[in-house]
Parts: sequence; C-alpha cells; structure tokens
Amino acid sequence: MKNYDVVTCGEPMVLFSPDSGGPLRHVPLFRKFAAGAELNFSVALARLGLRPGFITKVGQDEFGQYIQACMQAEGLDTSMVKTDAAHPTGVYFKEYSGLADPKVYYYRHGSAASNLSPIDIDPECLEGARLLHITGITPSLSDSCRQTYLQLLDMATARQIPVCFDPNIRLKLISAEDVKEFMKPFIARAHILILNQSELNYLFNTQKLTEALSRIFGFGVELVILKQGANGAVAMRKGKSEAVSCPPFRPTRVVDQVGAGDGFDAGFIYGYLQGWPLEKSLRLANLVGALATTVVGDYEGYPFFSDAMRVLDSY
Ligand code: KDG
Repeated sequence: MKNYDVVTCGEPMVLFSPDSGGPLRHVPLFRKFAAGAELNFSVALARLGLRPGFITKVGQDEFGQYIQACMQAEGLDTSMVKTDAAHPTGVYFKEYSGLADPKVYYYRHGSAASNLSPIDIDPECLEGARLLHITGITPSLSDSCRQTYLQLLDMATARQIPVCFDPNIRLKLISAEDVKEFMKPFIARAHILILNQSELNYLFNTQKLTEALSRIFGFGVELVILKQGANGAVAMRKGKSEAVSCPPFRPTRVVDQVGAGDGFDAGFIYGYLQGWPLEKSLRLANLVGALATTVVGDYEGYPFFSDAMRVLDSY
C-alpha cells in the first residue's frame, strides 16, 4: 500500500531564472531550479511533514535526472515518476521587466509529462490516501493529460477520497473563451475549490465570492477558498452563512509571486487534514504562500514545519 497522505499529478519543469532583468535576448546568465505547480505543492506539503505522492513523467534526459534529484533532496518519493525516452522534460523561463512580473515562457509542448496517460497511473496510488489534489494546469496540457485526471477522479470517487481542485488558469495553455467550460467537470468533482480573484472572474463572471457561491455549491463543492494575495484569504463552507477570513502574512522581502498559490494550497490542505479550524488553516496557507515570494525559485522559500509553527499564531 502506498499510504500517501495526498496524491497529486502534473508536470515538473526545469525553471531558468534570469540573473538580470530585461528581455531574455539580453540576459547572459540564468539560474536553474525545479518547478511546476504540483511539484511545488508536493514540496510544500512534504516540508510541513505530510507524505505527498506525485504522479508524473520526465524525459530520459539530464533535466529528468535533475528533477528527480530535487525531489529526493526534498524527501519526496519518486516511485511514481516515470521516464520517457521519446519526449523531453519540460522547461520554463522567467523574465523580469519591471511591469507585471515575471513573464513566463514555456518550452513544454510535447514534453514527457504532457504525454501522461491513464496507463501511467499506478492503480495502488490512492490506497490509504486522504485527499487527491488536482489543478487546471495538467488537463490543459493535452487530451491524454485530461483523461489521466478523469481516471484519477474516478479512482478517488470509488474510494470516497475527497478532491481539492485549484483551477490554476494559465492563459498560455488555455484560451479565456474555453476556460469556463473546460474547468466545469473538475469543479463538479471537487469537494474543496481553491481559486484566486481572477479565476473567480473567469469562471463565474464576478469579482465577488458571495455572488458566485450558489453556483459553486451547486456543483457539489463543499468548501470554497478565495486566495486574495496581499489581502489574505476567505473561506466559505456550504450551509454556513458566515465567511471565515484571515489577514495576509507580510514577508520582509518579495522577489516574485510564482509558487505562492501552490504553497497556499499545501498550507491549507495541511490544516484541513489536521482538522484545524478554517481560520488557522488559512493562516498557514497565507504564510506558506507568502514565503514562496521571498526567493527566485518557485518552492525554495516554503517553510519547514517548525519554522511555520513559530510564527503562525503571532502574525
Ligand atoms: O504555480 C507555479 C507554476 O506556475 C510554475 O511552476 C510553472 O507549472 C507551472 C505552470 O504551468 O505555470
């Protein structure tokens, strides 16, 4: 039995972050990191002390080796990482211009992970699991990735394992016109929906969570969390009229936001699985997400459990 606390599935990528700002054509030096939304999420969860299971595929190449070494360095289990000799590991670049930073450039089309298919799922992967965490990025990569997710959802339903869904809308992967319909089957299978302000707008045509609640709960969602970045976060439970909100954690330095949302999800899920009150789970979510913004890589800033606990109640 695998006995993961949480199972997730997605594409890990090598991230190249420029050492200087401006258009990438002028950048001579890059630093290399591992990244990818579901990998970031897994790292954050592992640092808090849970055991995530990460289903993925990397190329049979140097970058695939690198991703696996990074996973091992973070204490992640790599037994569900498949290698693919025919397709490469995906890569992405950040670019800092001083405007809406950073811009991202993907080199992931036809990557090993975008060729994930239902046969890549270990049939045992959900045995003993307490939650399945999925994001809208993976099904947007290819039809076989979408089928992989649908299969995982069927497996979770059969085992009565709750599902957390973060739409993680990436307009470089899916058009604004298609996104609403595309995400519906995943929202409809989720117990927990975690989304940000712009996703609320794309999916429910409103800036206000209260105006979307009846539609969200109508899908069968039981708990919805709105990430509000510098304004903190709000949670609403089906059947309760009061929202629970939590102020943001303000780190002493901010480099970029990428990775914050994945850390938030992990912090919230940690508290949720511990049975914490919503406000405390949101506090941890805000803290983990905020600390991601203090570093250049996506996940290096996530706190370890003892550091998180030291500041959790005092911010
Ligand atoms: O949430 C962080 C991700 O956006 C980043 O790691 C790259 O996975 C990525 C994506 O698809 O944007």
